[in-house]
Amino acid sequence: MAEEEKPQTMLYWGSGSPQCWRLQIALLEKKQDNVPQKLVSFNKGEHKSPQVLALNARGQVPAFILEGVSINDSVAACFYLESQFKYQGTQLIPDEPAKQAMVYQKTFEALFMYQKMEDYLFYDWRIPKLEQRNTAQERNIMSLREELKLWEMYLEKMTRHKYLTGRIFTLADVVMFTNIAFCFRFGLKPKKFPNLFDYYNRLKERSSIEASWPPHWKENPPTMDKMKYI
Ligand SMILES: N[C@@H](CCC(=O)N[C@@H](CS)C(=O)NCC(=O)O)C(=O)O
Repeated sequence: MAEEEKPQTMLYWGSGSPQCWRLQIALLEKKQDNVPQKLVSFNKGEHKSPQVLALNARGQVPAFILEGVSINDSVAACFYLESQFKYQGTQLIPDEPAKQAMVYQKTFEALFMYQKMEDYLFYDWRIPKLEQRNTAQERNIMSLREELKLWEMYLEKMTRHKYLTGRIFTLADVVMFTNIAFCFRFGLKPKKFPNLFDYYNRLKERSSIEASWPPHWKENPPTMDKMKYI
C-alpha cells in the first residue's frame, strides 16, 4: 500500500473476515456510512503494512480509527460506536436491564462460538505437518458440533421472534450473523441446522448486511467446504 499520513478516520478491512464484517454492519446501522474504508489484501500481506501496523500492533484487521481514536478489536469498536452514536440509527444495545443483559450474554457467547469455528477450520493450516496432527481436531469437531446444537436450541426457543434476543436487531445479531454466514459459506449443512439456516435467511437481506456482503463471496464460489463435516 502507498505511504500516506496516518488518517484521523479510517477502517482497514479484509473481505470475508467476520470481524471486519461486524464492524462494517455496525457502521451502517449507526449511520456512519461516511467513514472511509480501505480493502486490504491478505494474499499480498497488506494487513502487515505500516499503515495497518500504525493502528493495530497485531497487524490484524479490522484496524480502525475514528476522529483520532483508534480502536481495533471488532467487538470493542462496535460497543464504542454504540456509545458514541447512541441516538443515531439502530439502537444496538437496549436500555431495559434484562434485555441488555441478554444482548451482552449472546454477544460474548457468539465470540466463543467463533473461536470454536476457527479452531476447527484453521487447524490443518496451523499444523501443516500431517504427522503432527492428533486427536485435537476430533475434539474440535465435537466441540463445534455441540456449540452449534446449542445455538439451534437457542433459536428454537425464539421462534416467535425474528432476532437472536427478541423482536429487535441488536449487537448480538451483528456479531452472530457474520459467524453464521461464515458457517454456511464454508459448507454447513442446512438440513442439520435448520434454525440457524432460517435465521441466516431472515437476516441476509437486511440492508446493512446486504450492503456490506464480502465482495469476493459475491464473485467467487467457496474454496473450502469443511463445515459439512459438522
Ligand atoms: N479480536 C480481533 C481479531 C481480528 C482478527 O483475527 N483478524 C483477522 C482477519 S479475520 C486477521 O487480520 N488475521 C491476520 C493475522 O492474524 O495475521 C477482532 O475481533 O477485531
